[in-house]
Amino acid sequence: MDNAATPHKTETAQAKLTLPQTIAPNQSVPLVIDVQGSNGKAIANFDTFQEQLMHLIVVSDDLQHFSHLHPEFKGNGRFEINADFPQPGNYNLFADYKPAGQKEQVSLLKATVPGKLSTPFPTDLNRTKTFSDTKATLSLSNPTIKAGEEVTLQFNLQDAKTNQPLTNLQPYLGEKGHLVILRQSSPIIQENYIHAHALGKSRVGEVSFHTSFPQPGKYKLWGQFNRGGKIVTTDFWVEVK
Ligand SMILES: [Cu+2]
Repeated sequence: MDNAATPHKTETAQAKLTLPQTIAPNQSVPLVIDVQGSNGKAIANFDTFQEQLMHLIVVSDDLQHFSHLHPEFKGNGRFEINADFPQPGNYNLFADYKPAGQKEQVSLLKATVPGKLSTPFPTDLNRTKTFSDTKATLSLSNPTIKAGEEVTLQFNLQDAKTNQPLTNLQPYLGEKGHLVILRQSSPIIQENYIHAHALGKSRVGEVSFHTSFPQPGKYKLWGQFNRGGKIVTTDFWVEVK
């Protein structure tokens, strides 16, 4: 049995992805996502959460490529957006939405970009990394993370040049930051997706999240923050025993 701790177990709606017949890497690809209720009918209304009607997280199977998109609602259950797939391979699209009056739901959709797969990157367990002009340090509350345990993940964000804590962090989609966590597996399954919410209080240049990792394994974390109007995406690997 897979992770029973997932908050997204109730499946009252389902999403269907429609793609053009041929898709190529590094080209704008129109995505059409249709959301239906369990009765097969299009869902007419959605509730806004975190400032959007749908959050779409696109991650390649090798967890190298990540993007966070907000498809546009066209009515009658349909959402549309153009996406870019940087390399050949399989992609996982986690559509996160709230049918009106219901709980938040996640549907996992799959897309394949034909072509030769690139050689896998080694996983890097560095705790301090630089993302253009931002230096990020990830600290964990527990020296060893065990599956099922509550953990606090703290991101310290500094200017890469001056090493000073960032003083111009602004809310991003209504929160201090967003954290998406995905367990490395083949294939990627919906239960391996975690969306953690930032804790309210923290010091300057610091954003923390509470979560737990359902199973042992390697996880990739993408923390997103708003640095004075520019979104900074940071990524780290974490090993869970
Ligand atoms: Cu979003």
